[in-house]
Amino acid sequence: MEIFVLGCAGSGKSTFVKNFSEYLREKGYSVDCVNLDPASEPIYKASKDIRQFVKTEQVMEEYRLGINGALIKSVEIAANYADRLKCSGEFVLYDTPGQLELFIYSLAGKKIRRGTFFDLLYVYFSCGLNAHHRPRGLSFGRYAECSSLS
Ligand SMILES: Nc1nc2c(ncn2[C@@H]2O[C@H](COP(=O)(O)OP(=O)(O)OP(=O)(O)O)[C@@H](O)[C@H]2O)c(=O)[nH]1
Ligand SMILES: [Mg+2]
Repeated sequence: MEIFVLGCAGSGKSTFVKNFSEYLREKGYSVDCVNLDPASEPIYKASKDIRQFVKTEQVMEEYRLGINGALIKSVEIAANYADRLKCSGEFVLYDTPGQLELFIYSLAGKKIRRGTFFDLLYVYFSCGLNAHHRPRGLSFGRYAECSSLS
């Protein structure tokens, strides 16, 4: 099963990938974590890391872009390596940047999803006010039922 973790900035995506992968391994499953955030070093052991192909801080410097423009450019560059971001564990958890639109609407993000994901579940982390006072919002849905990801 492949799980695509989406959520706004700082909502807990990477923490979820780290903790859920550890939980699944304890249960005996083989798990691959894939970092699709070109701006962040993973906080878990990543089987595949988009930063092997592109680092947003270098894109900012090279193309003289701000953080958001550089993230768009980074995902465009990474789309050329979509097939090298595939994994084959029983569970594959994909961590994404907080800029949700990159992997929902952008052509490059779609290319990476389509080239990489199969039988996908997504996890959406909401970023409501007072999130620090209670557990983060979390919802699950089947890829096929999520029209915004088609
Ligand atoms: N209160 C609370 N804090 C959390 C939870 N999950 C993560 N955090 C904290 O929120 C901060 C951001 O967590 P990350 O996992 O880096 O969030 P992220 O969505 O990956 O952030 P970006 O990749 O920058 O978009 C960290 O300090 C975490 O320790 C949670 O469920 N509840
Ligand atoms: Mg993160």
